[in-house]
Amino acid sequence: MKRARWIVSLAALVVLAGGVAATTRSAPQPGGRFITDEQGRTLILRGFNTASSAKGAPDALPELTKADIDREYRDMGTNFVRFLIMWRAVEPQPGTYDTKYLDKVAEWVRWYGERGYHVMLDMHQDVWGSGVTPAGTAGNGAPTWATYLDGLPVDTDQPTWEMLYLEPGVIRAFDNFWNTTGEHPELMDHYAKAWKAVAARFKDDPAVLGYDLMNEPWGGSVQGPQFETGPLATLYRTTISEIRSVDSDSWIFLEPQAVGVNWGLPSALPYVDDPRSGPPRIAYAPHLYPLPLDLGDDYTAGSKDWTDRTLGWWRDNVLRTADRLDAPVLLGEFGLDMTRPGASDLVDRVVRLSERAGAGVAYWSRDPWSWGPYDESGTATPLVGVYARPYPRAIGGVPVDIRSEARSLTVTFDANGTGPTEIYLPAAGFPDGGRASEGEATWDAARRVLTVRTKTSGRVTLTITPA
Ligand code: IDC
Repeated sequence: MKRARWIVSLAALVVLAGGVAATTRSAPQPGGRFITDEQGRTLILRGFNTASSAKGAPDALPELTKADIDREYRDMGTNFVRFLIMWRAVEPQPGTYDTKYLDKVAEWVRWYGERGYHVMLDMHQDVWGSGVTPAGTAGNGAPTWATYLDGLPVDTDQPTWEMLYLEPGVIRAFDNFWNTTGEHPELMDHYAKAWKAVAARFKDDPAVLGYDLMNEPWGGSVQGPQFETGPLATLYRTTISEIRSVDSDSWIFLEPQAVGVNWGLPSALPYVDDPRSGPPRIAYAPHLYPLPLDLGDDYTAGSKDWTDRTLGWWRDNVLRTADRLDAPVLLGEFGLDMTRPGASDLVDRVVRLSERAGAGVAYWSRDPWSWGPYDESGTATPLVGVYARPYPRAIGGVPVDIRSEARSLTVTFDANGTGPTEIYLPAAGFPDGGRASEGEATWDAARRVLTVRTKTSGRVTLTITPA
C-alpha cells in the first residue's frame, strides 16, 4: 500500500499547512448568490466535463460528435458543459494566439448553444503540461515554451498520475510559473493575456457563460494559505483584470488549491474584487474527490461512513469559502468508476447535496470509459440512470430550496419577475411530462422541458408530479 501511505502523508502535510480543519456549520442553506442567465433567472447547471480526450489530442479538441451531444441531452437533459481548453493550444508560441483553435472551440460552443447548453471554458492543466511527461500521458495544459524544469528530474513511473505532482521537475515548473524562483515574472502575465485573447473571442457568444481560470491549481513548493492568498490570488487578480478589459459580463470561476480541498479540507482563497460595473460575477468552482475513494475504496461499509463525513466537511467548507468570496458555487468536478459497488449511491448523494446548496454540477467526465455515462463500446453505464433527474434548469427567482425525487420535484423560490421557470423531466419518472402545482405550464415533449409561468413576486412553492 505504498500509494495509500503516500497520499495519507500528503493529506497530513496539507492539514498541517492549512491549519485546523473546519468546525461544523449548522444547517447550510443555499448561498445568497446564484449564477444567472441573461434574463436574470437563476441557473441550476447540470452537465459534464468534456472531455479528457482533449488533453493529449494534437488539436486539443475532444473526441466527440454532435450526435454524442444529442444522445447526452436525450438521456439526461443536461444544460451545461465544462469544456476543456488548453493554454498550449491558445498560445502555441509566446504572444501568438491561435485563432484557428479558438474558431474550432467556437464551433463546439455553437453545437452546445444550439442545443440549449451553457458553456464554461476550463483552462485545463494536470501536472503542468506535456513538457513534463510524454504527450498523451498525465501532463497537459501548459505550452512547452512555458515549461522550465531547470534540469530537475521527473520520474514518470508513479503508482498514480497525481503522484507526479511531487516530482522535483514538476514542482520547479510550477515554482517558475508562480515566480517563486524569481526567474520568470513573465509567465503569469502570458497566462493572463492568453485568457484575454479567449475572452475577446467569446465575450459576445451567448452560449458562453464564463471562464474557469485554472484547473486544480498546484502551488509547487508553496502550499496551503500561503499559496492561495499569495501567488494564486495574484494570478486571479491579474487574469480577471485582463478579461474584464475586454469582457465585462461573463462569469469568472475560481478554483481553490486542489490538494486537500478536493477532500473537504478548508480553502484559504481570499475575496477577489470584480472590476465590472454592476454586481460581481465571480463564482467558486471547487472539486470533490473524497479521500477514501482516492485511496481505491468503494462507497460501501466503513468507507461509506468516512466518505459521508468527508462530504459534510466539504459542504461546510465550500459554503464558508463561498460566503467569504460572496460567490455562487459550482461543483466543477466529481466522478468515480460507475462499475464499482455503491457508485450510483454516491452520485445520488452528491447531486442531492448540490441541490440543497443551490450549486451546479459538472461530472468527470464525458469520455467513453467506466467513469462516464457510456463505456468504450457506447453502452450506458449506471450513471445515466442516476444522473437523469428532474431539475429546474432556470428559475424565475431566487431559490430557497430544491428537492428532487424520482417522480417529483419541489422548487421553492422568491419570484423576481425574471421567469418563466424551466424544468427538465426525465422520461423514466415522467413519461408523459409533468403537472405543476401552480402557475401555467407548457410541456415541450421533444426537449422534455416544462415551462412554468408562476406569479412574479412573493414566495413560490412549485411541485411537479408526473402528468
Ligand atoms: C484524469 C483522467 C486520466 C488522466 C489524468 C491525468 O481521467 O485519464 O490520466 O487526468 O491527465 C482531476 C483532474 C482531471 C482528472 C480527474 C480524474 O482535474 O484532469 O482526469 N481528476 O483523475 N482531479 C482529481 C481527479
